[in-house]
Amino acid sequence: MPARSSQPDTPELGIGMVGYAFMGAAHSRAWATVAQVFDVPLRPRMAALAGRDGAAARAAAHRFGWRHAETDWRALINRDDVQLVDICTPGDTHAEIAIAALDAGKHVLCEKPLANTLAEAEAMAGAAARAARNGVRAMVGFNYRRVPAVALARRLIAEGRIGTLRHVRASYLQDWLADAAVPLTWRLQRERAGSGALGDIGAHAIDLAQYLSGEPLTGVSGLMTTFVTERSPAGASGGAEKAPVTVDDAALFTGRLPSGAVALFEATRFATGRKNALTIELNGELGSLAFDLERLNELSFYDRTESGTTAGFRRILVTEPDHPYLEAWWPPGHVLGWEHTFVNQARDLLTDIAAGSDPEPSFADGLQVQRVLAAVEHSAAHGSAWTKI
Ligand code: SOE
Repeated sequence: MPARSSQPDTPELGIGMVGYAFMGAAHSRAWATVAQVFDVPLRPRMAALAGRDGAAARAAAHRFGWRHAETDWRALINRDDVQLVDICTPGDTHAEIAIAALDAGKHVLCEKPLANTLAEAEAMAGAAARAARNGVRAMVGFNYRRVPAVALARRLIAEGRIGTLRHVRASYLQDWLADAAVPLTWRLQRERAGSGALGDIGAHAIDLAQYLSGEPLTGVSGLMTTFVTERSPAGASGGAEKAPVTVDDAALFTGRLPSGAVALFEATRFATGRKNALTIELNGELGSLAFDLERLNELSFYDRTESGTTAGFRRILVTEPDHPYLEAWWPPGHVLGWEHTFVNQARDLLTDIAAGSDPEPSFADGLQVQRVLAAVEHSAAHGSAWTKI
């Protein structure tokens, strides 16, 4: 049984969610279960979901447990029973929805990457800063910060356990585009997704590198490529004309951190056999930490202060009650999965809203990731030229 759960008199916070596909499903489950797991100071009330197709939105609302369905996100924002707007749509709509919601005094959780362009991300961070003065909070959904092993790595680094940082090595590999017959969807269109592998999955690697090191990247040199330059539109019949893929299929880049540490990144959706392989390793003067999403309940730690005779990478099973988030989950060894990161994320956001503190990752953090994305694109377009951030 969970260690604690919310109390009957816990006040409610009305949630309105825009979008109901992959991310909408994951967020819905988090809102539905967070108060069962954690003793949250606000109990989410799944007020309404918005989607353009009325019948599909109603079906999704019924399936995921939302009380109402709207076909216009503006109507969702204006509802009196919605105090927080959760944005789970493609990147081209993030800025408009988030700024409208914040200006209307609604808290916002926005999926990553924050925006499709630097200008949009700047406007969103500005809107979040204005809203914060009135107690309105904004968070960007870099959910991998909420893997207990990643949060533990952050804690160990902050405690100085790996000492002065030398290298960060982060890669995010998927293979769902390796087949040239996979159709063209929004994730392959620049005007809808902003960029390809870089923004979709590279953004997670960048956020983790900056979060774990506690340092912003100061410059990058990048290389990007598109292997399959045209594909058949989704739903088209066999003879339909192909349309161009306007985003990157793979992005590789190096970077520097203010401390003098160097970083190496790889993001691709063509790594045949790699389904959702996010790895990050940090090497410091006193030790190293390594995380692999495919073994997300584990953290590898090498402690150079131990005797060289027996030192070696140690596998920490991150399921103990004194590990981040775990006190409220299951007994030691009863492992968590990918979807629980969204529950932990919802817990943190509700806690910050109730406490009147700014959640992390903030829109300013999302903007910093966006600056890195823009710099990598700029560098790649200019022969991998070193590009300052
Ligand atoms: C698709 O590539 C995707 O769902 C990303 O958009 C997510 O952010 C990542 O967690 C998994 O892959």
